[in-house]
Amino acid sequence: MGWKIPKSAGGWRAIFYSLRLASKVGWLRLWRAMTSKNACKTCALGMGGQKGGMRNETGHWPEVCKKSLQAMVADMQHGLAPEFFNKYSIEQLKTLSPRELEMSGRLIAPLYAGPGSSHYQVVDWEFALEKIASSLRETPVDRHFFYASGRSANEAGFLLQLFARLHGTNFVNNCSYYCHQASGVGLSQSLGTSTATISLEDLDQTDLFFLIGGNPASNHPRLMRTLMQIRRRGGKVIVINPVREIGLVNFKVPSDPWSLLFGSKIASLYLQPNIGGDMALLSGIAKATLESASQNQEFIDQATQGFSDFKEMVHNLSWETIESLSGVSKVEILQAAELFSKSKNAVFAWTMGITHHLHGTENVRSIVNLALLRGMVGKPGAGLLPIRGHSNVQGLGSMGVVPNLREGFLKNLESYLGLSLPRTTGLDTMGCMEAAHNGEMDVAFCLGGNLFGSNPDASFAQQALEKTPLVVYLNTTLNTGHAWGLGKETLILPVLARDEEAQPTTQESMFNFVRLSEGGPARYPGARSEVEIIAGLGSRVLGNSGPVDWRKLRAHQTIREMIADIVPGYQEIRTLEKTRNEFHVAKRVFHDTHFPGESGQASFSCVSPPVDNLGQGELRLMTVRSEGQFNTVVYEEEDIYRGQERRDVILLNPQDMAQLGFKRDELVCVVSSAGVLQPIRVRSHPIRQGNALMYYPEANILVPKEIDPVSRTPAFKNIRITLERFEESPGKTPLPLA
Ligand SMILES: Nc1nc2c(c(=O)[nH]1)N[C@H]1C(S)=C(S)[C@@H](COP(=O)(O)OP(=O)(O)OC[C@H]3O[C@@H](n4cnc5c(=O)[nH]c(N)nc54)[C@H](O)[C@@H]3O)O[C@H]1N2
Ligand SMILES: Nc1nc2c(c(=O)[nH]1)N[C@H]1C(S)=C(S)[C@@H](COP(=O)(O)OP(=O)(O)OC[C@H]3O[C@@H](n4cnc5c(=O)[nH]c(N)nc54)[C@H](O)[C@@H]3O)O[C@H]1N2
Ligand SMILES: [Mo]
Repeated sequence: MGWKIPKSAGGWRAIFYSLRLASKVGWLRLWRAMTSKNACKTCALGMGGQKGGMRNETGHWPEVCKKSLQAMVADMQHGLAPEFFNKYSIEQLKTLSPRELEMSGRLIAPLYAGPGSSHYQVVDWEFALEKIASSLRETPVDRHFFYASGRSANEAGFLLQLFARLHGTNFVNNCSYYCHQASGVGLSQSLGTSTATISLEDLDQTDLFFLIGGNPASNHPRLMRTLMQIRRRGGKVIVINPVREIGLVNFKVPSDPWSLLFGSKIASLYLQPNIGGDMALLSGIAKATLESASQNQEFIDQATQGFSDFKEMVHNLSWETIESLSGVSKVEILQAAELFSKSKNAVFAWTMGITHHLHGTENVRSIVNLALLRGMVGKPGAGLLPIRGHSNVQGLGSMGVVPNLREGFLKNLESYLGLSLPRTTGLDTMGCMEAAHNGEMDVAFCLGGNLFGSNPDASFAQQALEKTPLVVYLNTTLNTGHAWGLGKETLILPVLARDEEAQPTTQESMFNFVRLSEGGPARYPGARSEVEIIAGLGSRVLGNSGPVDWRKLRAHQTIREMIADIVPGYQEIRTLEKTRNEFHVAKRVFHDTHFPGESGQASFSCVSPPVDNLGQGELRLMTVRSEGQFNTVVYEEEDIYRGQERRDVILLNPQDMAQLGFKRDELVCVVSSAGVLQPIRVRSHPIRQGNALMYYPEANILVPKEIDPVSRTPAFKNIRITLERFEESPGKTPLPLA
């Protein structure tokens, strides 16, 4: 059948794919779009902006990846003609795959579906905006919530939260609650900061890179060049991942001729723990470090607190417990500890394999513990690096698109406005969805994203939105939420992408670097700027004679001036448009050992590994991205690096396949406490025994909506499942998206 795991990832295949994409929309057109001075739209590694398209924060060229091209090409598609919505009923939209929805074209006119509507109908902007404004005016403010994805600009994000708070609610949040929230919370608890402690330049001095719970070969491809360079310098890369991801073993970096021809070895050591086994594994590395007396005692004494309790906790953990909970042998753990002990500058990077757990925050704190043990925070070349998802998700956090503003931000905002803002406890994303499910919400306003598709427990999410009288989506393209996540009334408002904005916008990368995107000609006259829409609602709902004149806030520079006065660390944004001097947010990069927070010290935390035994026939399931998708947007059905040509598969360890008695492509029902997904094909894959892999968003039917109590993040990576042979029977009707 010709589908196998390749020997390496990246390389010519990525290049040929890119060339094919270019011929779709026209070479010159795509080249112009890619080289325009706009921040890349995909991941938060960041490129583009004033240094020029396809350049990273240090100015390195060429920086490009398939994902940025895919996102650009999708934005350059034809506009979706109104006839499309006459042809396809809402029921028919449900039969389209995420890929078909994305590829059907760009949204170019507001769409409306009312109670009992069979089809969306095109409406004019006046109707759409007045419907939203009247709903917001006429229903109680504590029944409204605001969600943002991570692709919108700082200007739109700031305005959204400003609108929500002046309107009188703190029910405002962003997709981080389903993503890196555990990183922000864990880092704040341990260090008093919530973002990366290093800048991109620091990685030039790093000699050991821990890559934990992430698959950058697919999801942050430009990081692969950095990893290759670390190895070339003689540095080491330790990968911690239950799945042997081929791109983390061998990657052909397309922009490097030698690597392209011969491939680059990435992992120096590849550890495959159980899903959720990281805390035990990290404690094991800490134990070995202490047993060989390789800790940096001077740093510990000067810059940290809580060490003795931590030491005792680690001491009390037996090697047997560590091995059985992590699934990794002591021998391998000692190898990792030895590399760690020899390193001068270690960086700890992690992604969703760490945060998507009921103990996500504790996972993050265990990583910090290990870094502190050898003084790997607070000096050049070493530190902590949450590898963020969306291109501006960190910016949206900085802009206050969060339920509870930090004290400094709130005080600045109040003194700027000259009034007191609501101090009521805000609701995070799951909090809002639960309230909606209880029938306690009247308006859901979503700035981008796919709130339905990103949610755990798809049936619950569908019901929550269904019970909401008005659901508003601001989007560029159609997604599964527009088919499955309808309210009693639903509005879809078409927006411009950042490179189509008439005024410049700004974005913040995961290295705390703020970029200016130039904007560009609008591709679709029917779509509007996000800022224009929000400011317009401000005028309609709150009027222009209150604390702010919303008409003036249509000017992005005016918003930036407000941000400079209010958002901590963002002063330089005031003159950014004029000077074009992109900058690092102040006080985020740590090159010395004075940490924020009252004591100025970093904290060890006693987080002990969770016990997570499997019952008879049970498996732990992770839900992950394929190489060909961006979150709920699927560009290609295949996952080339895992050798899969389709998405309705479950990947199991070959021994589990044998023990459960399944052959390749046998059809199963996957059963969890939240739902059933069927029919699914069973396939073998190099994954730690007892663990399984499926693709998000389809698998969200199976994800229970329980969350990490500290960060409020769902456990998208650890779902208890069993498998049953699939037999067609009338009792088993497919659930949404099955
Ligand atoms: N092409 C592309 N790029 C993207 C995205 C995309 O969808 N497509 N999404 C963007 C977004 S919003 C985000 S948040 C990031 C996501 O980037 P990633 O976090 O890399 O994405 P996931 O596919 O969720 O994969 C997580 C990895 O964690 C591993 N894993 C699962 N469970 C565990 C565990 O318990 N422990 C450990 N150690 N590892 C585990 C999986 O095997 C997998 O390799 O990527 C961003 N960039
Ligand atoms: N099971 C499972 N569930 C998960 C995850 C998982 O790993 N497993 N990952 C979680 C993570 S990490 C995240 S971040 C969330 C993602 O959740 P979201 O951020 O809510 O979802 P996306 O799929 O990224 O949103 C895609 C939509 O964004 C719109 N869009 C694109 N560009 C723009 C723009 O410039 N402006 C506006 N307004 N809209 C735009 C397009 O219409 C597109 O349909 O999902 C979470 N859910
Ligand atoms: Mo994310």
